[in-house]
Amino acid sequence: DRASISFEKRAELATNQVAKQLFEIIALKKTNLCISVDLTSTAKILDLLEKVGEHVCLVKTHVDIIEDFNSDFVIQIKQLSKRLNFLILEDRKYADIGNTVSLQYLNGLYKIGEWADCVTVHSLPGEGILKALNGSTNGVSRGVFLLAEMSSEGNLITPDYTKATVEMAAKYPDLITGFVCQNKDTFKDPGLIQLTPGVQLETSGDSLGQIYNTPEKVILDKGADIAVVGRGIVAAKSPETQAVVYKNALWKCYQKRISG
Ligand code: S5P
Repeated sequence: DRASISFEKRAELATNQVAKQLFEIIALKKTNLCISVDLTSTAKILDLLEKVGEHVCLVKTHVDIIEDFNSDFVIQIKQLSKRLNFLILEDRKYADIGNTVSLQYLNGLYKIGEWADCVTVHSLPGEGILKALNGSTNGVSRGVFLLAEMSSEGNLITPDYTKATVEMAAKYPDLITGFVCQNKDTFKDPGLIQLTPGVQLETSGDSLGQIYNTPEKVILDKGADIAVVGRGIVAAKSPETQAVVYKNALWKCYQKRISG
């Protein structure tokens, strides 16, 4: 089962170049922590990443919440990603027909396709959404995390939807980096990455339906490869200290998992 295979080995099994790179970064930096930088100013985001970037493998952004987004921000976050060796996931959760998604990916204020290593995508509209992104990468290695399950209370995703999502992904081995999901049985392919949000040590949820689990639970029970932490780090008194706490807790669980 994929959860017992080391990240080094899984890098060799990946068919998507971003997945391969991510597995390699995780193994090299010994961190399977993804920080979700849900902040609304470029200065705050860059300042936070300067502090926590060395402790994460992946930085997840929501660029449409930034008040002062500009092209210099893109240059700076890319420089940080090179210097501190992390990849960037824009959590855009595309969910429209292929033609519209292709426009949203390449155009507008954000030109996400130019700088994001990977993006999140809903399978809801059907395969056209993956065809569109596949055709929009201009030969550059890009990746997609497909939403197969969600962390929020009362979400409408059913087991059949999840299964069909995993089957859809199997047709695009070069494009799919992995799944945003909550369970270890959701998919089997060890070359794909399980990205699991809804992780926090302090609390079990928020007032708007988010459900949190601990690092132990997501890595050991739920099969997460990378855990996404947002407010657990971003809202902490010392985000840097807290990033190290999460990094160490997650890595300890991973080591326990592969030692069987
Ligand atoms: O099922 C999901 C999928 C995602 S990508 N549940 C989530 O919470 N997310 C995202 O993870 C969400 O958009 C947010 O950016 C992050 C969780 O943030 P936190 O502050 O609750 O840790």
